[in-house]
Amino acid sequence: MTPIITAFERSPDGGKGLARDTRVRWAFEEVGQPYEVRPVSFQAMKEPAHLALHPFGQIPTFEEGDLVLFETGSIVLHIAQRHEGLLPDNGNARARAITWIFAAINTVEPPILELANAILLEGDKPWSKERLPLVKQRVRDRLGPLSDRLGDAEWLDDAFSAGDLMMVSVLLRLKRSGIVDEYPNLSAYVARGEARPAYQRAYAAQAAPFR
Ligand code: GTB
Repeated sequence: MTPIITAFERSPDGGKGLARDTRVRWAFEEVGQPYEVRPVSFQAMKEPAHLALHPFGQIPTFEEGDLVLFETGSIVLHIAQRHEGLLPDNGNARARAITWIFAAINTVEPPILELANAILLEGDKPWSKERLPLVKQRVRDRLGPLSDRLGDAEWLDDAFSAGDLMMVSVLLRLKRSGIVDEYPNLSAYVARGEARPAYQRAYAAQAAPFR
C-alpha cells in the first residue's frame, strides 16, 4: 500500500523546500519507499475532512491503510522504524539517533521558529528591531553547542541517520539568515545533507508544482 502525505497546494515559499513535507519526502527517498502526495489548500486544511487527519489543521499528514499520523517527528520516526536505512541496528546507536530527532525538533527548532516569526510576522512592530538580536542570540545558544558536539565529524553519531535528516531539515530554515554560516562545520554539515541524492529528489518533487 502506497502511503499518502499531504502538502501545501501553494506553498508560501514557492517550492524552496521550507514547508515540512520536504523532510517527510526526504525520509521516503532515503529508504526507497514510493509515496503519493495530496495537495491541500489553506481553506481545506481547516475543514472537517482534513481536521480528521490533523487536529491542528496543518500539513503534512501521513496515511497508510488505516494508520493516520501527523507531526513530522512522528512521521519520520515511523518511516525510519518501518524501513532499513535511517536507524542503526545496534540498540544503543538507534536510541541515540532517535534522541537527535527529538533534539532537532524540541531543542533546536523552537528558537529557529521564533526567529522566523520575529521576521515574518512581527517585523513591522515598533519593538521588533530591539527584540531581534535577542531572538538571534537564542538561536546561537543552540547552534554553538551543536557545532561543538559535531566537531569535525560528518554526521552527529557516526553514520547518517534520521537524526541528521531532522537536524539538517531544521537548520535549513536558517539559510536566509546567514546564521549557520557563522559555524563553518554546521554549514558544511547542512551542505552534506543537501547533497544527498535522496534530499535532491525530495527537493525536486516538492518544487515541481511551482516550476
Ligand atoms: N509540529 C508540526 C510538524 O512538525 O508536523 C508543525 C506543522 C506545521 O507547522 N505545518 C505548517 C502548516 O501547515 C506547514 S510547515 N501551516 C499552516 C497552518 O498552520 O495553518 C511550516 C512552514 C510553512 C511555510 C513555510 N514557508 O513558506 O517558508 C515554511 C514552513
